[in-house]
Amino acid sequence: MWKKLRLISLLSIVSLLLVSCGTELAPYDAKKPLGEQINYTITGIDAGAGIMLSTQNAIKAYKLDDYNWQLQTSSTAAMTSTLEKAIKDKRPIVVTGWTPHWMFTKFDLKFLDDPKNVYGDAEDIHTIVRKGLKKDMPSAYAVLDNFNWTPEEMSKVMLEVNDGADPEEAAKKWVKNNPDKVAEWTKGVQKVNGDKIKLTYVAWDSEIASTNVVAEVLRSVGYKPTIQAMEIQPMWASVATGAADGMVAAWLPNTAGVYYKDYKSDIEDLGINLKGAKVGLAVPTYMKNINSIEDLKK
Ligand code: PBE
Repeated sequence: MWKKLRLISLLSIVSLLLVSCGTELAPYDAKKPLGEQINYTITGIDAGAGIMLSTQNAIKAYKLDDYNWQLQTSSTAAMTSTLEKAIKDKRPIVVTGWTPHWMFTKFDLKFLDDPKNVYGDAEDIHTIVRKGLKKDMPSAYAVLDNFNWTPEEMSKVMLEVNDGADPEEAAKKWVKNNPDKVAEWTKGVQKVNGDKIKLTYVAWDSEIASTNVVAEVLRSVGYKPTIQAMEIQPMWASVATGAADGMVAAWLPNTAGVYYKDYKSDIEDLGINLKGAKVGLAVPTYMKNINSIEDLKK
């Protein structure tokens, strides 16, 4: 009995050692082709995200599929945790990356050049509302129309949430600490008395931050906002059908371009609330030889 147990534990130690010596857990080796070091796998996020669609397009445009490159679907949380572990051991990894996001603050990452411009140039985030909102809720419409901030401001809220703060609390704190900005968004806006308003969003870190901040500002002018997280397609549909009043989560022109095209006649685009977002493939900076999407074929 004990002998058998000892044998089993010995075997599991040996197999653990074997796994950790295997190529998949080895540090990045600049002399070897990258693909074989990471099983030709790009670590992605949730299936519907625009960055996933763009990455499928990139795989085709750069003919990465000829090399059997594939995109792994997961979630932002799983992707960032895989990234964190890889970086700890200086292992190679390619992820779907974007800014503003704390991954670029917390880790030394670089975007891969995209000579075919599949991911488009800089992206902006737009505010989208349901038709008729201006007439039905002029104060909310005005706040949503005025809402705009910088990647730095958004990052501040995002980092707090990533450090463990409750998103609503982090938003409250930001609103309290930025009275001038909030005054700009609420200038001339007439207060209301507990009117209900519903915002939808996808639970990406950036949108958790922006949606909570906007909800807090709407609260400050007398609304009772609810915010509801959903998948990207239902989020667009909810505003287009009027089931929700609006959202501040439209990455355009490229990332959510397909959804915009589908729904544009049934929504109102209030324009940019954040300028200078960016989407692409990213790798840790210690992957010195990998600087362009083309390099994935080396
Ligand atoms: N993102 C973050 C989203 C938009 C916000 C880049 C992951 C996407 O649709 O890809």
